[in-house]
Amino acid sequence: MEVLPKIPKSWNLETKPHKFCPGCGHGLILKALGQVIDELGIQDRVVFGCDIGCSLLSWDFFNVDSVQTHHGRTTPVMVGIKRANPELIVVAYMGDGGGYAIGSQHLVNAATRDDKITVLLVNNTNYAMTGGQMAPTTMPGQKTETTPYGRDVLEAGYPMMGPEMVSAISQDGAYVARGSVARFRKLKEYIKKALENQIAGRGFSFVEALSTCPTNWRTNAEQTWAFLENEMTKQYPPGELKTPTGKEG
Ligand SMILES: Cc1ncc(C[n+]2csc(CCOP(=O)(O)OP(=O)(O)O)c2C)c(N)n1
Ligand code: SF4
Repeated sequence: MEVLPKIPKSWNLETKPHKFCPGCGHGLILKALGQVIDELGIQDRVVFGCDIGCSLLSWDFFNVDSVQTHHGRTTPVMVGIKRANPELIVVAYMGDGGGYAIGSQHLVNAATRDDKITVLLVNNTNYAMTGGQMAPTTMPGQKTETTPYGRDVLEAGYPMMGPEMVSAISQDGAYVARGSVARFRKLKEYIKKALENQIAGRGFSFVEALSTCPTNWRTNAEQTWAFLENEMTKQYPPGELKTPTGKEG
């Protein structure tokens, strides 16, 4: 008997196979998101927004209304859509450069204002689409195109701890977590809780997903997984940082 892979109903099959590099973590994150959209039965209410960066390769990934924005501007675009029609469930999908560098002011303001949107941010420790330059999430000592001797924190500063920052500035109804593509079930659980938080209208929701970029890391399969599991999770511990309190929907 032929066994077919279980593909989320919300995926757009006409655009598969997808365009990410082999071994890239984006596909796993979007699989988790697709499964969550199916399980919550919200495909007809979801609007998906993606940034410039490798995340833009997902502009036609789902069978939902989608918008691809300028670099760093996905958060305010999705805030605008949500404010225009609060019945919609909006997802802002971006890289660490898009969310923590050029778009950091938008993330800070949306989290502080408690906009009822979901931000899903992919932390692959580099600017991937442009060839692997240092990002806010590049780790101390990590080599990139622009830190060939490794990131020296005295020169290039310390990495951005995004979920820690968002959990500190967001309101009581916010949901904040950090997942990893190496722990798929947990990552999916966090994405589901983030979307449930938006559906219940409790507050801002934010999930950072630790992800792989073998192309720019220049790693083979084993090295890729080891870097994610051994190096990245030490610097960026996965888990829930904030769950909504006192505002049950
Ligand atoms: C306003 C503007 N500045 C710079 C760029 C060039 N640029 C394109 S993608 C990118 C970085 C992408 O990195 P990240 O957001 O981490 O996403 P990734 O590719 O790693 O998924 C940059 C700087 C641009 N397109 N627009
Ligand atoms: S360059 Fe990196 S992040 Fe971009 S698609 Fe390839 S593996 Fe994924």
